[in-house]
Amino acid sequence: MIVLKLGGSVITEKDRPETLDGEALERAADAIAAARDGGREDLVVVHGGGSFGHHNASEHGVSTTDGTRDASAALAIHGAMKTLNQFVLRRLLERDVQAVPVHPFSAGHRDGEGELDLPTGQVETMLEEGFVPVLHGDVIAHAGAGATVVSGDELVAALARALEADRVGLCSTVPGVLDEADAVIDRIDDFESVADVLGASEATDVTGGMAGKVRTLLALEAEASIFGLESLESFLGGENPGTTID
Ligand code: IP8
Repeated sequence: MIVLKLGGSVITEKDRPETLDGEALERAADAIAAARDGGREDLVVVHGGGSFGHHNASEHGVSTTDGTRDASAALAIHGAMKTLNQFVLRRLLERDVQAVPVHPFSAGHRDGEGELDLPTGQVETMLEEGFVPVLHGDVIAHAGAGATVVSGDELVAALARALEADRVGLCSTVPGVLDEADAVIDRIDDFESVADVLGASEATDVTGGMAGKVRTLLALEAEASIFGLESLESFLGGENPGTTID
């Protein structure tokens, strides 16, 4: 099975609060629908926040480590992410993709060490019954810290492990991991070989940039790819566009 993340910056206008990039989301939904029509059954989708969620989180001083015990703050972040989730579901349903939501706030938690515990029995049953579960970055109860942010990337890693995914895809705003000359690095097998390049490309969102993504993906059993929206269809079709991380 495949775990696919749609980057928040891909499907939203990241510089304008709570603004969808409708065209990009339509393209992503088209690619997913085409893959389903082509017989791709077992797919779990996760989306990030982009302009829905990150600004609420920073407004309330909430990150993956700094939490809140103010339910209104947690709900502001969660509500923004649910709004975006509704947009994603709607675009998929319009294309007859049987997409259903899974809200991490209600499904999992972090323990006292900050480790994510995400039960996936419901996701497995959804897959068996032919649905496409759609999860999203969210707030999540965190032992000793109130509620903190859980990023889409963390969810992807947890799902890939629990569901023993064959492949993981991160659909990003860049065509892959870029080297010093902005060329796509074809393959990454270890972090050291790309540490210098990645150090320079820290993103500004609360859950970290490309370096964190590469580390997370290297630690997975499943083969992972980072690629741009233009390559989503080929990824879902079984090819290895962008950067392969193994
Ligand atoms: O965009 C975080 O998800 P991400 C979402 O995958 C929130 O980092 C709630 C900020």
